[in-house]
Amino acid sequence: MKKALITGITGQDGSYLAELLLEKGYQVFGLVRRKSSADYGNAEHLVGKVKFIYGDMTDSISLINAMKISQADEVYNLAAQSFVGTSWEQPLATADIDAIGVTNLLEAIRIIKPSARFYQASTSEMFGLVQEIPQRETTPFYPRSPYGVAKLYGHWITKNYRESYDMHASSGILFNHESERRGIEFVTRKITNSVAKISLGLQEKLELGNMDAKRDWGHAKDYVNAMWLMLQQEKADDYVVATGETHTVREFVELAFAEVGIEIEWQGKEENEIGINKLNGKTVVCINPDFYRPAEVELLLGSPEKAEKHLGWVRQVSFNELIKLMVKNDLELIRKRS
Ligand code: NAP
Ligand code: F7E
Repeated sequence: MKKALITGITGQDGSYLAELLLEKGYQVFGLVRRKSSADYGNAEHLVGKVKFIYGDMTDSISLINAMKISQADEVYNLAAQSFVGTSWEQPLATADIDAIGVTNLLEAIRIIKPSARFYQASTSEMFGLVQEIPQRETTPFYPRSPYGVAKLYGHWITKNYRESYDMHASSGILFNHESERRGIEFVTRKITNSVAKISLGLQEKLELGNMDAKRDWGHAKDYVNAMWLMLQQEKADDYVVATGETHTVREFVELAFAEVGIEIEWQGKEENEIGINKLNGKTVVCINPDFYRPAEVELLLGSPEKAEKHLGWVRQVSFNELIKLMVKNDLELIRKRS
């Protein structure tokens, strides 16, 4: 039985990856932070199936301990302060967890079990102010947030440990991926949650920042499969995982409202732009400049060519299906609660 250690198991990707590995017959260990309220977030349903180990990416002793207990053959580093907006408010914590934390974990592996295979959750945010369209493994990086900068360190230290110590360490440069388990502060989930509430008469308006931003959005379930595929290769390497399609935040809003039968008409420009429900003339979307970022990533579009060719990775969920699933899920959750 293969053993895997997942950091960030309580998050969106961690929980889907744990399900995938359990299905494949792995013994799964998950690193969790001690909290004042015992809660396993998205991994609540995995209690009893996964062995949880207390630890923190900023505490190298706890990572050495996690490696000792798990003796993992595969280590997936998904733990991060992952919200870009917060990285301006907590730049040091973001760097400790997302940058130095990666070295802490690589060292724990090197000390306890250097033969373990390692996956690093790198990100399209490293491309930031994009130098090429579409972005590939060879595209130069230009991060635009403390999060992107910290992740770039994590990316390079992974490559460095691969080259310095011959470790099987791979990075997945994953573009945005969302799901029914996405954190509520990320724009997709914020939209689908608000659309569900507005359609049920529980909220008046959805307030957003930059609706012109373009993202390459896929479903998290498809993306965790790519992580696993990377660690099954004979040689470690870096791969872009993306859909090859890009859409604006505005398009996401329109399609999400369409799922509840509301057609949006846009009026005004920039900070004065509003989205009106065509049926009753009510304003359901407006701009709140508080959601603008100090530096924006305007466009992300990835090329999944290498992942498709070398890993045989195939995406199952389309952009429209993703929105459908997320709106349906939020409607169900809200109906259950009220
Ligand atoms: P997420 O839902 O925010 O989950 C982050 C996880 O990291 C949570 O389990 C969190 O635990 C844990 N964590 C945070 N700080 C920690 C610390 N100091 N020590 C140990 N664990 C800590 O993120 P996600 O969307 O699943 O993303 C997974 C990874 O992929 C992240 O590294 C993210 O940066 C990266 N990534 C995400 C995307 C995307 O579009 N989703 C794209 C590219 C890369 P708590 O529950 O205790 O907070
Ligand atoms: O923003 C714009 C915002 O916060 C997407 C993380 O998983 O993917 C994620 O980072 C876009 C940005 O995700 C609002 O300005 C407009 O342009 O959903 P997001 P992100 O910043 O792309 C990457 C790949 C990661 O690695 C990260 O971990 O939407 N936007 N209005 C808004 N964004 C938010 N959150 N809230 C708004 O009201």
